[in-house]
Amino acid sequence: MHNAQRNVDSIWWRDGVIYQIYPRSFADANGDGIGDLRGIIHHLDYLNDGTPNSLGIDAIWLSPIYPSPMHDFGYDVSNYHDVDPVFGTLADFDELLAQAHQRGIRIIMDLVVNHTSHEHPWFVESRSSRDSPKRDWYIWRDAVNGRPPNNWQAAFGGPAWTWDEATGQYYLHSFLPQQPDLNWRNPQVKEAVFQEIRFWLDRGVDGFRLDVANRLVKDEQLRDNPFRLGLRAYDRQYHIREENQPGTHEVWKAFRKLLDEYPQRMSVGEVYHDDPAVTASYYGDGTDELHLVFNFLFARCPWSARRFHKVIEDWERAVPPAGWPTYVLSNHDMPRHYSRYAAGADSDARAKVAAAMLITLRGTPFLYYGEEIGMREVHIPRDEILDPPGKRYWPFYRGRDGCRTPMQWDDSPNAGFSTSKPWLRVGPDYRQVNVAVESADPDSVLNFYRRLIWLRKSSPALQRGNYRALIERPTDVLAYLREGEDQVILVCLNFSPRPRVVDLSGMDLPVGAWRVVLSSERAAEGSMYRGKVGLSRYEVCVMEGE
Ligand code: ISL
Ligand code: CA
Repeated sequence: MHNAQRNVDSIWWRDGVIYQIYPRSFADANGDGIGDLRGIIHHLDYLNDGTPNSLGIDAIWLSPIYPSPMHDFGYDVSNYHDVDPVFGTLADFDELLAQAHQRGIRIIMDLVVNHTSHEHPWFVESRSSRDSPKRDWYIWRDAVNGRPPNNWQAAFGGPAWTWDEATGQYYLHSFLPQQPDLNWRNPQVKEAVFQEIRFWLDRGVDGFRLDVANRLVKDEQLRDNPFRLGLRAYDRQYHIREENQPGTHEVWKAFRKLLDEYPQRMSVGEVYHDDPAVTASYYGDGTDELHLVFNFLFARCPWSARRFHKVIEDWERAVPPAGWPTYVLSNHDMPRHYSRYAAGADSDARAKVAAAMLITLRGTPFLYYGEEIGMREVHIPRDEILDPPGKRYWPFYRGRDGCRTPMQWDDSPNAGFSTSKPWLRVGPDYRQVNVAVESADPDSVLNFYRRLIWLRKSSPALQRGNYRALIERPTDVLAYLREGEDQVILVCLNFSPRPRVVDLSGMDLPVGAWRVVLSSERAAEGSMYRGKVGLSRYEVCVMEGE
């Protein structure tokens, strides 16, 4: 009975693991040095061939593949219903979708609709004259005393307003001047964007990752942001006027209704905010807004069990009961977590602890391509920097290229990514850190990810059981239960380079005997613990109650 029940209940975006691909950097099939859709198709079996020899992910989130002048590498879209030639064609996309679906892999697109490219026909028309029918599709304002209408700053540096000489007004851009913000207060904008969304839903895509989901609607009166202390001009204000406006929730609620016209579709919103309650507000009541929302607060945690614990507890409390948490350690906007947590010879051990936490918590884990082989942040020399914020603005900021380098497949030239010079340099460690070498090593980071993901897949408690922390004020060890209907899992993670003992005797536990089902010390697997769990340095120990 339970099994039948489970199949009915299974929801792919809640039970599964989602893998982010930065398409320029995953695999280059046509030899121009830039990753493409065919390259992804060639590696689908690596991602999931239905056996534990593959990674076993359930869905791919593709960073943008739409036509774009690439000022922000695709986050500046000039056509929402096509594929940029650098990545391939719509036919390639359809093949990717079909081949992925054959393997049980879903495809999530990146939906970038806070802004378009300045080359999008909507903006070209909007800027053509003050009485263009699309003038109001973007946010245009007169100068005030020869200056922009308010103090808002662009996230990539400089004011958020750019003067348009021809029509004598400023337009608003949250990011680059080449990324003008759409005016979401205009109902025609919503209609036009929803039309584009239908294009992909009708093609069969399974969901959307929503770029800067908390920014769409801006303060109607365009009031100044209040001042706060910070290093960069952007950080010297609280972003209360251009973020988290009530109207933004209205847009996503309408979008949810559109998604719900199609079966099994999902959404995940990008919301950077310090307060988990604000982030969680994008779930609505858990059924009427976004399916999932990213919580990026792990990215701010140093290597500290206590700090991770706090983020988890706060998030568990913030997500509404009908909602579902998410966890993520790396993406295309931040330094890779392998390097954030690196500690010399202990770096791999730490990467395994981090991976086990990500994949055994209650919530959907998002992986970033390459983290499963322990790819490092790559140092990009100043004259090779391509990412706009790294190249254009602050002299100390290196940009985001270092986490976007080519996937390291093997030890052949260009790491097996391309037959010609890649668009960004390959990590200098690619001869040791790559898929081929790690596949052959049972103790590699890659094989550890595979084991974790396949264990999760076979465990209803890990997929959707409750979360309960067993150590209230952790110092070195996180210990928590994942309790399902007829399975209970105990996870112990030793963040410290010294052995630790978890004393189970005082704890309120449903069972007394624990069998190790996965450990970073493979020899420990199969053994039983009662009363205490002994952990070696940086040990990950996942146990099933008997
Ligand atoms: O990069 C950041 C932190 O490292 C953020 O400021 C980020 O730019 C912001 O959260 C929005 O990110 C998203 O939209 C941008 C795009 O450049 C990012 O790659 C994308 O993830 C503009 O579309
Ligand atoms: Ca290519």
